Amino acid sequence: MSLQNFAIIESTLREGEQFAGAFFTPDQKVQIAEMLDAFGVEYIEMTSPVASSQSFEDCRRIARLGLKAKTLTHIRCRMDDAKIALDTGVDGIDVLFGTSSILRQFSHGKSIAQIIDAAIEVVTYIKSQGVEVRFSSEDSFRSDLVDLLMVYRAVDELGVNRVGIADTVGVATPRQVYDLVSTLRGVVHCDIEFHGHNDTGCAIANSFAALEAGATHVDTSVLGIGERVGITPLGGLIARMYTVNPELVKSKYNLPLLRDIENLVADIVGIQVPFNNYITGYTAFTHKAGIHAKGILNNPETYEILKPEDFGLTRYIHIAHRLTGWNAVKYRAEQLGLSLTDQEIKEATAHIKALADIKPLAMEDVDALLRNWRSTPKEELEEQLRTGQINLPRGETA
Ligand code: HCA
Ligand code: CU
Repeated sequence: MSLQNFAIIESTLREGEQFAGAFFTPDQKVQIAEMLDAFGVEYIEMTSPVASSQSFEDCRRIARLGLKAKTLTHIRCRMDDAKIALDTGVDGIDVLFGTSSILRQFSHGKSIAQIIDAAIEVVTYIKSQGVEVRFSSEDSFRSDLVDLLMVYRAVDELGVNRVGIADTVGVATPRQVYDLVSTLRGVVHCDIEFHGHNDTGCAIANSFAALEAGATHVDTSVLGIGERVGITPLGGLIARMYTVNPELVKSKYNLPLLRDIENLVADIVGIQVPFNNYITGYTAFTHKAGIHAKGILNNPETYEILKPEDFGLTRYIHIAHRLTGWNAVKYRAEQLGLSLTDQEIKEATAHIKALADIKPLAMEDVDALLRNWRSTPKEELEEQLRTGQINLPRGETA
C-alpha cells in the first residue's frame, strides 16, 4: 500500500550537513531547498537550530520561503530545543531520542521510563503549538523490541504525526526492517518513517522493505551524503520506486531536475557524481556488448528498466570495443548518414574488433573508419593490421 503512497523527507540540509565534506553557506542552503522543492519532495529537513546561531537563521529563512514542501527541523527530546525550533516557524519538528542500551549507557544515561516522560512533555508541547511532530528512536535496530514498542505506543497515544525508525549505524537487513516495521504497524496508528544508513549498502533496499511493510515516509539525501557513508540516496530511492510505478513517480516528481540537483550538491561539497550512480551516473544508460546493443536497438526495454528520456537523459551505445556487434555498428553508420551495405558493415565490424584487440579505441576512431570504409582498400587495412601499424585511414590514429 505505501508503495503507492509514500513521501520523501529530504535531509540533505540536515543529515547531509553531517557529511565530512559539507559546508553550506546560507545562500547555498536556500538554493538546495528551492531545487528540492521544484523537484517535488514532500518535506525538507534542516539542521537543528540549536546547533549554531547561523543554523537558526538559515532554518528560519527557509521556513519563510513559502515552499510547497513542508519544512522540518530536527531536535533532541528537550523542551529548550523544542522552544527554539518552534521560533523558526517550521511546519514540523522531528524529535530524536536514543533507546538502545548502548546509547542509554554511554550517551544520555536515561531509562526507558525517563525517555517516555521526556517524550510526553516535549511532544505534548509541540503539538499544542499546532505544528507536526515526529518521534524517532536513534539506533532502533540495536534497541530492545519491547522497550521500543513501549516508547512508540506511548507517543502514538499522545497523537504524534509519525514515529521514526532509524538504522543509525547501517546494521539492518531488508528482512529485519520488514519485520520491525510490520510489527510496529500493528502497534501504532500514526505514520511511520524510516531513516537508514548505508554502511553495508542496504539503505535503498531497507527503505523499500520499510515501505512494503507499511512505512509511509523515507528519509533521503542528495547522493546519499551524510554521517560516514551516508543514507538512502534520493536518486536511488527514485529509481527503486519508479520501477514499481513509473507513472506515479513521474507525476509526483520533476525527474529531469535530479541531475541538476546532484550536480549542484556534488559541486558544493566537493565530490564527483559516481560513474555508476543510479540514473545519472555517466554509464547508467550506456550499452556495450553486441547482444545488449542489438536488443536495445530493437526495443530498449530489453536491457533498460528506467527510460532515460523520463529523466531528461539519453542512452548511448558504445561500439568502439571488441565486444561490439554489427547491428550496433550499422546503427552508428546510419547515425553518421552513411549508406553501407550489410556486408560492408560486417567487414567493418570485424576490423573494429581486430583493432580493438590490440588497443583501446575511441569513438572518433570508429567513426573515421566507417566514413572511410568503402574508400580504403580492404587489403590496405589488413596490411596495416598485420604489420602492427594500426593507424586508421586518413592518418587517424587508433
Ligand atoms: C544521528 C541521528 C540520525 C537521526 C535519524 C532520525 C540517525 O546523527 O545519529 O531522526 O530519524 O541516523 O539516527 O540521523
Ligand atoms: Cu542518520
